[in-house]
Amino acid sequence: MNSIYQDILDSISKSEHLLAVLIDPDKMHVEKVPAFMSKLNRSMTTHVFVGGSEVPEGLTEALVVEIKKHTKLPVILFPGDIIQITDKADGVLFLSLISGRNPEYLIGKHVESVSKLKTTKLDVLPTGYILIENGKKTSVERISQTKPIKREAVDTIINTAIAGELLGMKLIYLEAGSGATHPIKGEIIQKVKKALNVPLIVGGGIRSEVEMYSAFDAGADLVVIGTALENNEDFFNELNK
Ligand code: 1GP
Repeated sequence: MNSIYQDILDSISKSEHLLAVLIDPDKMHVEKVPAFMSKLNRSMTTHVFVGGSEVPEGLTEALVVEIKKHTKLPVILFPGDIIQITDKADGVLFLSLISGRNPEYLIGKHVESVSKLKTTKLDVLPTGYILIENGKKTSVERISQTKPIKREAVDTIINTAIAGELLGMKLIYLEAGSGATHPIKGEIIQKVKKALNVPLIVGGGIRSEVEMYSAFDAGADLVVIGTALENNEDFFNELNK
């Protein structure tokens, strides 16, 4: 078992809250990394995710190299595409978009990425990625050409998560989409968590400490915050260790 995953399991067994800050290479300039990371290091953040839906080639690697100079936290790729894979990171979410029915995002890109992954020592984290409708069209929906699952279709969401776990996925990620109008409802998080044995990641549209703790209290093991910190770095002050 790889060490990032084992550390996640160990933290969960100690009831620790895990927070990943998502940095989009298309939005974060390398020069801004030192100041951003110094705030991040003083916060309760446990993981750094790096990725975006549309990132030009080379940007991710340069950003990861800079981030690694400023933190000891694990840096995990959250790739929108194969070109974002770099061995300069510590791990990669190997995401299969199981809410959708586009074979490219279920298995196609994964097959293509193997020749690249084989040359790295990245911890690969097989993740069932479930996009849930949040009130506006997200870039995941646009790029993957898939429909999110409706918020009301709670049984479908639960069954999709269980199917992911039965297929052997080690993490399930409930995604409202970057900049989502509504974060995933507590009721959905609670029911999915109850049905799963693997850790649950929740992200999309979380803009306050209250929303983050609502997700934790409902059963999220790891919460992801991107846009809110990108737009307002003072938000780090609320995320105390
Ligand atoms: C998006 O879940 C992440 O993939 C984070 O979303 O940018 O809305 O925080 P936000």
